Amino acid sequence: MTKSKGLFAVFVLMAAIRSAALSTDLILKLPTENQRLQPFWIGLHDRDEEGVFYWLDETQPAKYLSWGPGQPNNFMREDSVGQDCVQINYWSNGSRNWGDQDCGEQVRYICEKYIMSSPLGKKKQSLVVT
Ligand SMILES: *[C@@H]1O[C@H](CO)[C@@H](O)[C@H](O)[C@H]1NC(C)=O
Ligand SMILES: [Ca+2]
Repeated sequence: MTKSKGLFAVFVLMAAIRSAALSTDLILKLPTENQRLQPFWIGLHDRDEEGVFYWLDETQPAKYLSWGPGQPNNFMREDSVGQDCVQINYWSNGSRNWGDQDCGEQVRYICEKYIMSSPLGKKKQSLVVT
């Protein structure tokens, strides 16, 4: 962080996980609740075109994907739209990978925190779980 007197803003976006290395690193750091694993939202979605997944901060489809077996399945429950958002989920053996889910599900988020300082642009600061 510079000490300039320029304007800056902090903003937070659901995280993009663009590599296996980042994914592995992140999964090791995910908190448990009462020692139980839980799912977390990440910033990946196919809201614009079914089956084509984008990170929130990109205009090209995501390249690195880490789907679990049978995912994504756009599984339809009561929601006729299907599942257009993505979680890091878990298996009973403790392994984790990604699955598409109904965007309205209430689980925790993995976010990226940025500091934007004009005219330097966007700088990724850290990953946070909220
Ligand atoms: C854990 O279980 C999942 C789902 O059955 C399976 O795909 C995965 O290979 C298992 N992982 C390990 C490390 O056994
Ligand atoms: Ca979908």
